[in-house]
Amino acid sequence: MAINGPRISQSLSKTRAGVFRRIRGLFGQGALDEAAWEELEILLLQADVGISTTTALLNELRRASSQKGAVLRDLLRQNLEAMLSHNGRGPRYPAQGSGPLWVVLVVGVNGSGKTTSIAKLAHYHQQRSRRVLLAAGDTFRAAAIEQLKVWGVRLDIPVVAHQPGADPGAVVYDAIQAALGRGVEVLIVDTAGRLHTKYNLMEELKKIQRVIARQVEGVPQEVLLVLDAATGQNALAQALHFHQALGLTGIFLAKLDGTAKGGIVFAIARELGTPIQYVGTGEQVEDIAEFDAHEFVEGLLSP
Ligand SMILES: Nc1nc2c(ncn2[C@@H]2O[C@H](COP(=O)(O)OP(=O)(O)OP(=O)(O)O)[C@@H](O)[C@H]2O)c(=O)[nH]1
Ligand SMILES: [Mg+2]
Repeated sequence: MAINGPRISQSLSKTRAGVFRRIRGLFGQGALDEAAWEELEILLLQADVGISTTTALLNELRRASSQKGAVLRDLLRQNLEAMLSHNGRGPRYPAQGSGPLWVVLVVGVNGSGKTTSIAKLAHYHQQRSRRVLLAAGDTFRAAAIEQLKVWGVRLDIPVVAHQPGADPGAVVYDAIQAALGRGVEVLIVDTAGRLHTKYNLMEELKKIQRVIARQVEGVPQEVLLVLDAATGQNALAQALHFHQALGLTGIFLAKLDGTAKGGIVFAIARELGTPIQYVGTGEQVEDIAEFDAHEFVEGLLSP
């Protein structure tokens, strides 16, 4: 489904001009010499593809090492795309309504882009004529509640919020009651990225999940992790941590417009298996795109 706003390929301009430009440059007329193979390995690692994924890719390509550059580039493209084949799938809002309410729990470390991505998602559903409600589940920072309210006013979407320091479980409880009462179709829950050290973030998030599940069976349907595309290999460690605790259903890769790397997408896909659902391509609500593996890889490797 095409949506408004910039396409993935446009948001990749930095990445295309960065490491991947040098990768494209390796595939000339003839076969790759040993120096070029080594350079390819170094560049893939620099692009945040990660050691094990890079090794797997090179093993695959080396089997065709007598081939010309253009053939190898195509092979690389095919392999990268295959790695992402399960991406973009996953539990986005169902074509046929599956129940009274679609709940999206949004998690991620502080500063990764959660609240901005929530505004984008809200706008995305709003554009599809769905009734949206936001829940200010990050009660740790007073500014976080305000920030979500500002987006709510801008988008004309109601926000359920309590006082700073309140129990996020109680906020979410109220939000679900409000959503069910008002015929809301999509409830998006903001959460804290960090807590006072005496609390454990994962425990708090699990508690929110339980509060949601207790009220509506089979909910939340989406547990979206927001990752900052520029954090590189660290993003993979974060994702594993959240996945183990919460069982992620998808990833929102924010700030793709701001990175010259982008290879983290492949590492996440291969090592985590959680589909990348959306990418953030700027700071405005329109700057969201559904992830598309073909478009992404074409964007990186097309001459
Ligand atoms: N360029 C760009 N900036 C983004 C994108 N998404 C978010 N940002 C910026 O990243 C910064 C942090 O975003 P927030 O949405 O506040 O992040 P957060 O995860 O909610 O942060 P905490 O509430 O502190 O945990 C803001 O300046 C956003 O404008 C994106 O896709 N592209
Ligand atoms: Mg926030």
